[in-house]
Amino acid sequence: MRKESRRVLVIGATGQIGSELTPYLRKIYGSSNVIAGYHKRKPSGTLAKGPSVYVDVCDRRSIEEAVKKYDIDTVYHMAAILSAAGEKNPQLAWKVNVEGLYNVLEAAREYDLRVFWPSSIAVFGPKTPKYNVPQDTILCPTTMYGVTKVTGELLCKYYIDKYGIDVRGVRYPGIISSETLPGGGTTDYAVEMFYAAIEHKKYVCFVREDTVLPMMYMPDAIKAAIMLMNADRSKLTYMVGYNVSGMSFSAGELAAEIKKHVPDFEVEYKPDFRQKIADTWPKTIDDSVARKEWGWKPDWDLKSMVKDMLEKLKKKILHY
Ligand code: NAD
Ligand code: AKB
Repeated sequence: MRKESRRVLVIGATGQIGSELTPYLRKIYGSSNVIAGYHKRKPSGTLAKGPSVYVDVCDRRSIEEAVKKYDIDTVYHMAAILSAAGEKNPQLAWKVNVEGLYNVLEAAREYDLRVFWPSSIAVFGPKTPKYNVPQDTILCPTTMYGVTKVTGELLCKYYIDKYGIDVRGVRYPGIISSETLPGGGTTDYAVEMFYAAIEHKKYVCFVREDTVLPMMYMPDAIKAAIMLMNADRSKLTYMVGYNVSGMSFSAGELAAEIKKHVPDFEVEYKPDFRQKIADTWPKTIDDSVARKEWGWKPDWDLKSMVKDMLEKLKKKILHY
């Protein structure tokens, strides 16, 4: 029988989500039981307080060495090249996102690991319905990132069916957070806008004012991962690629909500290549399957998220 999960490796631990997920997991399992797997950027600050190890997902040996060295039983695989960065280097996006996932799944097969692997709303494309996208729908993305996420969902399902591996995951919307800046996505403007409001009172936004996308605040993103990993497997019919919804708003609505706290904040809209990507993604998500199968429910909305983000960033940037 599998021992209770207690030795965790977070791959991509210094990224936007990993940098907050890792400390959270350390609170649950104990600092020495959660290993921060880093690639180019080494852990710093609170992340550096626990154990860390170099992992390149494109090199299967480095995954296996970390798993063996720290007697790992659960992997949170957060390493990826996101949508905008992926359009600049599609070959790298395929290598890291697909070959990297394949290596993690092979290690999971070999060492009986449980895996959390996030997909994204980027699996959807121009032919997907724009509103209340159901769990089962058309997955025809036009970005390499989206292609790798659809491939990843299928690959995970194959390993679940063929080898019985316990891989679980959600389709995250754009994640908003205050600890680490996002790493090359299309939804990055929603985070950048906060920093700009505090630092310069002016932001040049790379999508149009009326661009509506699904978003989620980091505490809900972490909650979704933990809830799904703790869910009763017998109740999970999908295992990976669960739609999860947080909130949806336009860039203009976000700016207006920030302006309530920072009255002299101004935004100029200058769409670039990321507008085309945003236009292919849906505006709202139907997450009723996640709610039914593992009790998913977000805690944060636009108003509460904006207030909390500004408080956290003021402390971080202005030190009060
Ligand atoms: P991020 O870009 O901030 O971090 C990714 C991490 O992967 C970085 O620390 C990077 O160093 C690491 N990495 C890159 N290449 C690597 C390699 N070859 N080996 C090991 N590590 C490597 O990404 P994130 O925002 O933290 O996203 C984490 C996961 O969640 C990804 O799978 C992403 O697709 C997914 N996701 C994120 C969002 C979001 O808005 N942040 C939304 C949907 C899905
Ligand atoms: C991106 O914009 O690429 C990510 C995502 C939605 O997957 N934030």
